[in-house]
Amino acid sequence: MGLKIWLNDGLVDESEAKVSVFDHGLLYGDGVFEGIRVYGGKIFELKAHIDRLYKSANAIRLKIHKDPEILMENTETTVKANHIEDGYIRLVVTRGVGTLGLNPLVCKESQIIIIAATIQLYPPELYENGLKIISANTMRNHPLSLNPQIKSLNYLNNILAKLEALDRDMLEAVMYNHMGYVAEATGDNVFIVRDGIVYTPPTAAGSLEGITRSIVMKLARECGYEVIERNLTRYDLYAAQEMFLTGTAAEVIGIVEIDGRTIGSGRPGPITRELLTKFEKYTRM
Ligand code: PXG
Repeated sequence: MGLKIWLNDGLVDESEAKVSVFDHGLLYGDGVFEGIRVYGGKIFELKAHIDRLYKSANAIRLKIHKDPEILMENTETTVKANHIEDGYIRLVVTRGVGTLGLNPLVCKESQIIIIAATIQLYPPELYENGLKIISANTMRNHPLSLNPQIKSLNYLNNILAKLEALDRDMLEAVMYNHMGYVAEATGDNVFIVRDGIVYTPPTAAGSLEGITRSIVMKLARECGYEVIERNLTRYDLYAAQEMFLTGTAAEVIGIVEIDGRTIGSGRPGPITRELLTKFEKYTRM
């Protein structure tokens, strides 16, 4: 017996969890999703993720045929049915079954998928030693074409940047927007520290409004650091004393090199380490 997967209105065995080849999520990447952590049996920031899911869906005019409260219950049920203590939830809503044509209006009903499983984490050494990354040549989606605040099933832009990193034996890449300002990494938000001040690009620069990002901003302020949302250039990254990425999977991870330039001392900086510790405590509260 495999995992229990939530499909629309109930749980089915993994082997039965199938979607149509006419689903527009598959045919066109027409859908939205969330990646959510489970810590100590508790779903982390479920409400924030559900809110973002409905906002993404609304932005692409996808009607989710279920109230958010019910979807939250379904998510809880899926986690419990699979006895997940520490793990990862993938919540996907597609446009549903349609025809071989772009027209989303022929799709009668959205398709809801909830997977609760374990998560592949970065090894602890990477948190100790920090990541080396690159600047991607692939520009982040222009906000007027597909706004990066929409967490859609269309991740090709990020995947192309990720391939650039993997080609160089690295795990992440910073993506820049059409103005040349830092947008985000392929699946994480970007922060730097300069003279004790924490900077992150505004989401208008072309990034997802990361849930980890907002918690880390709050925790940094609680620690007494000034946090400023400001456009950052490639030079700002090169000149940073510390740099880190935030995201559901990575949590808070230090960056020690970008494009061959060492950041700070070449080790994750003190504020980065402090914020990781604070974040870990926060997830276990
Ligand atoms: N930017 C992008 C493009 C993302 O996809 C983030 C920022 C960070 O947002 P949160 O809300 O997670 O702090 C994301 C989230 C994965 C994976 O499997 C990726 C994300 C989340 C969970 C898992 O690579 N990306």
